[in-house]
Amino acid sequence: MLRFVTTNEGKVREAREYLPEPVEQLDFDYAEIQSDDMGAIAAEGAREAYRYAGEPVIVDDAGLFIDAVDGFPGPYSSYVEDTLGVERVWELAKREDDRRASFRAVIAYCDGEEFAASPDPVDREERRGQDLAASDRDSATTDEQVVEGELPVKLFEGWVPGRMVAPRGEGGFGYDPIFEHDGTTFAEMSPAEKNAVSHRGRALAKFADWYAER
Ligand code: ITT
Repeated sequence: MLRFVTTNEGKVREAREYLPEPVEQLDFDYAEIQSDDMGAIAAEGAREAYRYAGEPVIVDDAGLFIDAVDGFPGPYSSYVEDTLGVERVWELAKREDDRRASFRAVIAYCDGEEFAASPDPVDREERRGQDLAASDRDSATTDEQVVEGELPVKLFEGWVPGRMVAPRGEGGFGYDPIFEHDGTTFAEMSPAEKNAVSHRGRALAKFADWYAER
Protein backbone atom coordinates (compact mmCIF):
# COMPACT_ATOMS: atom_id res chain seq x y z
CA MET A 1 0.00 0.00 0.00
CA LEU A 2 1.33 3.37 -1.03
CA ARG A 3 0.04 6.60 0.49
CA PHE A 4 -0.14 9.61 -1.80
CA VAL A 5 -0.10 12.58 0.54
CA THR A 6 -1.93 15.41 -1.19
CA THR A 7 -5.01 17.59 -0.95
CA ASN A 8 -5.48 17.23 -4.71
CA GLU A 9 -7.68 14.34 -5.84
CA GLY A 10 -6.76 14.90 -9.47
CA LYS A 11 -3.15 13.89 -8.78
CA VAL A 12 -4.30 10.67 -7.09
CA ARG A 13 -6.60 9.77 -10.00
CA GLU A 14 -3.65 10.03 -12.34
CA ALA A 15 -1.38 7.97 -10.07
CA ARG A 16 -4.00 5.21 -9.79
CA GLU A 17 -4.27 5.08 -13.55
CA TYR A 18 -0.56 4.52 -13.76
CA LEU A 19 0.67 2.47 -10.81
CA PRO A 20 -0.14 -1.25 -10.51
CA GLU A 21 -0.36 -1.28 -6.68
CA PRO A 22 -3.15 0.28 -4.61
CA VAL A 23 -2.68 4.00 -3.99
CA GLU A 24 -4.51 5.59 -1.08
CA GLN A 25 -4.95 9.33 -0.75
CA LEU A 26 -3.91 10.80 2.58
CA ASP A 27 -5.45 14.25 2.64
CA PHE A 28 -2.79 15.96 4.76
CA ASP A 29 -1.75 19.52 3.99
CA TYR A 30 1.99 19.48 4.77
CA ALA A 31 3.72 22.84 5.07
CA GLU A 32 5.31 23.83 1.73
CA ILE A 33 8.68 25.54 2.18
CA GLN A 34 9.28 28.57 -0.03
CA SER A 35 11.91 27.79 -2.63
CA ASP A 36 12.57 28.06 -6.38
CA ASP A 37 13.63 24.42 -6.27
CA MET A 38 10.65 22.11 -6.63
CA GLY A 39 12.78 19.12 -5.61
CA ALA A 40 13.49 20.81 -2.28
CA ILE A 41 9.80 21.60 -1.76
CA ALA A 42 8.76 18.02 -2.54
CA ALA A 43 11.54 16.50 -0.39
CA GLU A 44 10.65 18.57 2.68
CA GLY A 45 7.00 17.70 2.12
CA ALA A 46 7.79 13.98 1.90
CA ARG A 47 9.75 14.11 5.17
CA GLU A 48 6.92 15.82 6.96
CA ALA A 49 4.33 13.48 5.43
CA TYR A 50 6.38 10.40 6.37
CA ARG A 51 6.72 11.59 9.96
CA TYR A 52 2.98 12.12 10.04
CA ALA A 53 1.95 8.85 8.38
CA GLY A 54 4.72 6.56 9.65
CA GLU A 55 4.43 4.54 6.41
CA PRO A 56 5.86 4.81 2.89
CA VAL A 57 4.61 8.01 1.24
CA ILE A 58 4.83 9.89 -2.00
CA VAL A 59 4.16 13.58 -2.46
CA ASP A 60 4.08 15.46 -5.74
CA ASP A 61 5.03 19.08 -6.30
CA ALA A 62 4.08 20.45 -9.68
CA GLY A 63 3.90 23.76 -11.49
CA LEU A 64 3.24 25.55 -14.76
CA PHE A 65 6.17 27.52 -16.23
CA ILE A 66 5.34 30.16 -18.87
CA ASP A 67 8.44 30.98 -20.94
CA ALA A 68 7.60 34.60 -21.83
CA VAL A 69 7.25 35.59 -18.17
CA ASP A 70 10.41 33.91 -16.88
CA GLY A 71 8.71 30.71 -15.80
CA PHE A 72 5.91 32.36 -13.82
CA PRO A 73 3.96 31.02 -11.88
CA GLY A 74 6.39 28.05 -11.47
CA PRO A 75 6.77 26.98 -7.83
CA TYR A 76 4.04 29.47 -6.91
CA SER A 77 1.44 27.87 -9.19
CA SER A 78 -0.84 26.83 -6.38
CA TYR A 79 -0.92 30.29 -4.81
CA VAL A 80 -1.48 31.92 -8.20
CA GLU A 81 -4.34 29.55 -9.05
CA ASP A 82 -5.99 30.39 -5.72
CA THR A 83 -5.50 34.13 -6.03
CA LEU A 84 -5.51 35.08 -9.76
CA GLY A 85 -7.26 32.00 -11.13
CA VAL A 86 -6.70 30.07 -14.34
CA GLU A 87 -8.64 32.49 -16.62
CA ARG A 88 -6.49 35.43 -15.57
CA VAL A 89 -3.29 33.47 -16.05
CA TRP A 90 -4.46 32.93 -19.61
CA GLU A 91 -5.26 36.69 -19.94
CA LEU A 92 -1.67 37.36 -18.93
CA ALA A 93 -0.17 34.76 -21.27
CA LYS A 94 -2.20 35.85 -24.30
CA ARG A 95 -0.55 39.29 -24.30
CA GLU A 96 2.73 37.59 -25.20
CA ASP A 97 3.80 36.57 -28.71
CA ASP A 98 5.70 33.63 -27.29
CA ARG A 99 3.10 31.25 -25.86
CA ARG A 100 5.45 28.41 -25.00
CA ALA A 101 5.18 26.86 -21.55
CA SER A 102 5.92 23.66 -19.69
CA PHE A 103 4.60 21.67 -16.78
CA ARG A 104 7.04 20.18 -14.30
CA ALA A 105 6.46 17.65 -11.54
CA VAL A 106 8.67 16.14 -8.88
CA ILE A 107 7.49 13.02 -7.09
CA ALA A 108 9.22 12.50 -3.74
CA TYR A 109 9.26 9.11 -2.02
CA CYS A 110 10.20 8.47 1.62
CA ASP A 111 9.95 5.25 3.64
CA GLY A 112 12.51 6.04 6.34
CA GLU A 113 15.19 3.82 4.70
CA GLU A 114 18.33 4.52 2.66
CA PHE A 115 18.38 4.11 -1.11
CA ALA A 116 20.74 2.15 -3.35
CA ALA A 117 22.33 4.19 -6.14
CA SER A 118 20.19 4.85 -9.23
CA PRO A 119 20.12 7.72 -11.76
CA ASP A 120 17.31 9.50 -9.90
CA PRO A 121 18.56 11.93 -7.25
CA VAL A 122 18.28 11.52 -3.49
CA ASP A 123 17.70 14.57 -1.31
CA ARG A 124 19.59 14.25 1.97
CA GLU A 125 18.92 17.64 3.39
CA GLU A 126 22.48 18.73 2.50
CA ARG A 127 21.15 21.93 1.00
CA ARG A 128 20.26 23.16 4.47
CA GLY A 129 23.95 23.19 5.39
CA GLN A 130 24.94 24.80 2.06
CA ASP A 131 22.41 27.59 2.45
CA LEU A 132 23.73 28.64 5.81
CA ALA A 133 26.32 31.39 5.97
CA ALA A 134 29.76 30.04 6.94
CA SER A 135 29.56 31.82 10.29
CA ASP A 136 26.27 30.05 11.09
CA ARG A 137 27.47 26.59 10.14
CA ASP A 138 29.27 25.71 13.37
CA SER A 139 26.23 26.41 15.47
CA ALA A 140 23.95 24.53 13.07
CA THR A 141 24.33 21.01 14.40
CA THR A 142 21.10 20.72 16.35
CA ASP A 143 19.50 17.36 17.02
CA GLU A 144 16.72 18.18 14.60
CA GLN A 145 19.17 18.61 11.74
CA VAL A 146 20.86 15.32 12.52
CA VAL A 147 17.47 13.59 12.39
CA GLU A 148 16.51 15.35 9.16
CA GLY A 149 19.83 14.41 7.61
CA GLU A 150 19.00 10.78 8.32
CA LEU A 151 15.73 10.84 6.42
CA PRO A 152 16.63 10.54 2.74
CA VAL A 153 14.07 11.22 0.04
CA LYS A 154 14.16 9.84 -3.51
CA LEU A 155 13.11 12.25 -6.28
CA PHE A 156 11.57 11.51 -9.70
CA GLU A 157 11.20 14.38 -12.13
CA GLY A 158 9.12 14.83 -15.23
CA TRP A 159 8.32 17.69 -17.58
CA VAL A 160 6.33 18.29 -20.73
CA PRO A 161 6.49 21.15 -23.24
CA GLY A 162 3.36 22.83 -24.57
CA ARG A 163 1.73 26.19 -25.21
CA MET A 164 -0.75 28.46 -23.54
CA VAL A 165 -4.21 28.60 -25.18
CA ALA A 166 -7.70 29.93 -24.41
CA PRO A 167 -9.47 27.50 -22.04
CA ARG A 168 -10.79 24.30 -23.69
CA GLY A 169 -12.02 21.00 -22.27
CA GLU A 170 -13.84 19.73 -19.21
CA GLY A 171 -11.43 17.10 -17.84
CA GLY A 172 -8.32 17.29 -15.68
CA PHE A 173 -7.79 19.96 -13.05
CA GLY A 174 -5.91 23.17 -12.33
CA TYR A 175 -4.29 24.73 -15.41
CA ASP A 176 -5.20 21.82 -17.72
CA PRO A 177 -7.75 23.80 -19.81
CA ILE A 178 -5.16 26.44 -20.82
CA PHE A 179 -2.22 24.11 -21.56
CA GLU A 180 -2.05 22.52 -25.00
CA HIS A 181 0.27 19.70 -25.99
CA ASP A 182 0.36 18.60 -29.66
CA GLY A 183 -2.90 20.40 -30.45
CA THR A 184 -4.95 19.05 -27.51
CA THR A 185 -5.37 20.65 -24.11
CA PHE A 186 -4.77 18.47 -21.06
CA ALA A 187 -8.42 19.11 -20.10
CA GLU A 188 -9.48 17.51 -23.43
CA MET A 189 -7.57 14.30 -22.63
CA SER A 190 -8.61 11.30 -20.54
CA PRO A 191 -6.38 10.60 -17.51
CA ALA A 192 -4.69 7.81 -19.49
CA GLU A 193 -4.04 10.11 -22.48
CA LYS A 194 -2.70 12.83 -20.21
CA ASN A 195 -0.46 10.37 -18.33
CA ALA A 196 1.02 9.12 -21.60
CA VAL A 197 2.57 12.55 -22.25
CA SER A 198 2.38 14.58 -19.05
CA HIS A 199 4.99 15.75 -16.55
CA ARG A 200 3.31 13.62 -13.86
CA GLY A 201 3.07 10.58 -16.13
CA ARG A 202 6.80 10.82 -16.87
CA ALA A 203 7.69 11.18 -13.20
CA LEU A 204 5.30 8.32 -12.32
CA ALA A 205 6.88 6.11 -14.99
CA LYS A 206 10.34 6.57 -13.46
CA PHE A 207 8.95 6.03 -9.98
CA ALA A 208 6.98 2.89 -10.98
CA ASP A 209 10.06 1.24 -12.56
CA TRP A 210 12.18 1.98 -9.53
CA TYR A 211 9.49 1.05 -6.98
CA ALA A 212 8.88 -2.33 -8.64
CA GLU A 213 12.51 -3.20 -7.79
CA ARG A 214 12.36 -1.96 -4.21
P1 ITT B 1 -0.88 19.27 -2.86
O1 ITT B 1 0.25 20.26 -2.64
O2 ITT B 1 -1.74 19.04 -1.67
O3 ITT B 1 -0.42 17.98 -3.49
P2 ITT B 1 -1.74 21.23 -4.84
O4 ITT B 1 -2.86 21.23 -5.83
O5 ITT B 1 -1.55 22.44 -3.99
O6 ITT B 1 -1.89 19.90 -3.96
P3 ITT B 1 0.86 21.70 -6.10
O7 ITT B 1 1.32 22.65 -5.08
O8 ITT B 1 1.83 20.70 -6.64
O9 ITT B 1 -0.41 20.87 -5.58
O10 ITT B 1 0.17 22.34 -7.34
C1 ITT B 1 0.61 23.49 -7.95
C2 ITT B 1 -0.47 24.07 -8.79
O11 ITT B 1 -0.34 23.56 -10.09
C3 ITT B 1 -1.91 23.82 -8.34
O12 ITT B 1 -2.62 25.02 -8.58
C4 ITT B 1 -2.39 22.70 -9.26
O13 ITT B 1 -3.77 22.80 -9.53
C5 ITT B 1 -1.56 22.95 -10.50
N1 ITT B 1 -1.23 21.70 -11.15
C6 ITT B 1 -0.41 20.73 -10.68
N2 ITT B 1 -0.37 19.70 -11.53
C7 ITT B 1 -1.19 20.02 -12.55
C8 ITT B 1 -1.58 19.37 -13.72
O14 ITT B 1 -1.16 18.13 -14.00
N3 ITT B 1 -2.43 19.98 -14.54
C9 ITT B 1 -2.88 21.21 -14.26
N4 ITT B 1 -2.58 21.91 -13.18
C10 ITT B 1 -1.72 21.32 -12.31
